[in-house]
Amino acid sequence: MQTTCAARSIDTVSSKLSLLVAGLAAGFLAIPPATAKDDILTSLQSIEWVEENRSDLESLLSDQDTASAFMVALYGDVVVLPNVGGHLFIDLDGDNGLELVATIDYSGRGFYASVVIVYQNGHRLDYQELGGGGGNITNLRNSIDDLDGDGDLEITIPRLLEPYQGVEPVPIFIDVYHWNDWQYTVADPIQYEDFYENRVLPRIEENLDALSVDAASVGADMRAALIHKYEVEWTEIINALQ
Ligand SMILES: [Ca+2]
Ligand SMILES: [Ca+2]
Repeated sequence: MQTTCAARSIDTVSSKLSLLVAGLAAGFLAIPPATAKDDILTSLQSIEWVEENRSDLESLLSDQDTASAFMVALYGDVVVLPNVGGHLFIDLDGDNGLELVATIDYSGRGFYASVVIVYQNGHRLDYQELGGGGGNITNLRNSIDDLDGDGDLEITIPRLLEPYQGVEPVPIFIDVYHWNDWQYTVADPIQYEDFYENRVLPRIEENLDALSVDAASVGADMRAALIHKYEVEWTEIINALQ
């Protein structure tokens, strides 16, 4: 028992030192004090994550800074600190247990390209991270939906199809992540054919139509870049559904 405690204590010191070094290297000097982060983690571990406790859970993570501090404490020994964009408590798999879903930026520039799911496992909080393909998630709530009507919620995350190059619009593919009874995995698009055919493809078509109807709405270079983006997106989906 003593050995375990000593090991844990050394781990904790090492973890905090790593965070401090990483924070100094990245210029993140506004990290909340370790005690505050640990308090948030301890508080969230001590509440049962169920619908009845939703308001308590939400008040503990009332803003982005607190949610980011919680994530830093949860992740522990990490080199790059996660910044939270949006976050919400939601029951993803219909078992009355709430999960915390949050968008994460690692760049420090507000590119929320990853989604983390935090869930209660006994008295422990476990997490799984999804995405990270460079596409920016602008509206977390709109990225969570039951696309196939089976009661479990899917999470849609954009992935860049070409490298990000500043102002040029980049084609994206919207990946569907679904629950497979023990974790979220990226789905074969063919399993969500209706989603792509009835929701994603029509949106691309509308965007292309708008560019041809109102050709003067953007400059020639931007117009060409947008047409390229939508055409690549269209082709990628058609190929994925074959
Ligand atoms: Ca649940
Ligand atoms: Ca579903």
